[in-house]
Amino acid sequence: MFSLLIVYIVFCTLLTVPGCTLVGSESDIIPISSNLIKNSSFEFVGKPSLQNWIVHPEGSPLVKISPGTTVGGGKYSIALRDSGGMAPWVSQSVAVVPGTHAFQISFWFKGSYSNDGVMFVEHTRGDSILYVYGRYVRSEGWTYYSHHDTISCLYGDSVTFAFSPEVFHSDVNDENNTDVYFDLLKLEVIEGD
Ligand SMILES: [Ca+2]
Repeated sequence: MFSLLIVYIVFCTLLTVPGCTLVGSESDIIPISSNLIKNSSFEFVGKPSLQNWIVHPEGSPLVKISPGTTVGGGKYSIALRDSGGMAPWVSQSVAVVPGTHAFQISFWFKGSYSNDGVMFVEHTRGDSILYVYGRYVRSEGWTYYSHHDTISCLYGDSVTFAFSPEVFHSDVNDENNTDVYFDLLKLEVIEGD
């Protein structure tokens, strides 16, 4: 079972990995390809769905599909909550086409006072992690976040999109402990060969 602390440590370590080319920008670009993330809206024909996503730890009661989302996000979003210094996290890994590509990473997030979120995207080749982008997100209303970067991929590489609530609350029943929500997670190629 993974604790978010481990995720943070890995994340912070990866941010210092040399050789990762970060040429990112927060501005938004029109993508030229479809979203690589499957079930990015957490629903299928109007029904809640976790298909294609992996919950860590598996079956965590702190992760659920919840009614309500941003405009254009369908009917549902995914809701997560931390507890006792731990937090569940959710991920999806996708295969990428070989070549050098500019990617746009985007998602919608809603938190609340004292309930923030964390997300990261990492590019892996075998057991090696070659690139990571991550950030904390704080918003009391549905907010759109986007970022773009260039990643050079070989056949067999994969990219993982993962997210979590920030660890803050010692008790799941803490009155200040509320769900944080994510929806419409996208990983799109915006240019490349
Ligand atoms: Ca949705």
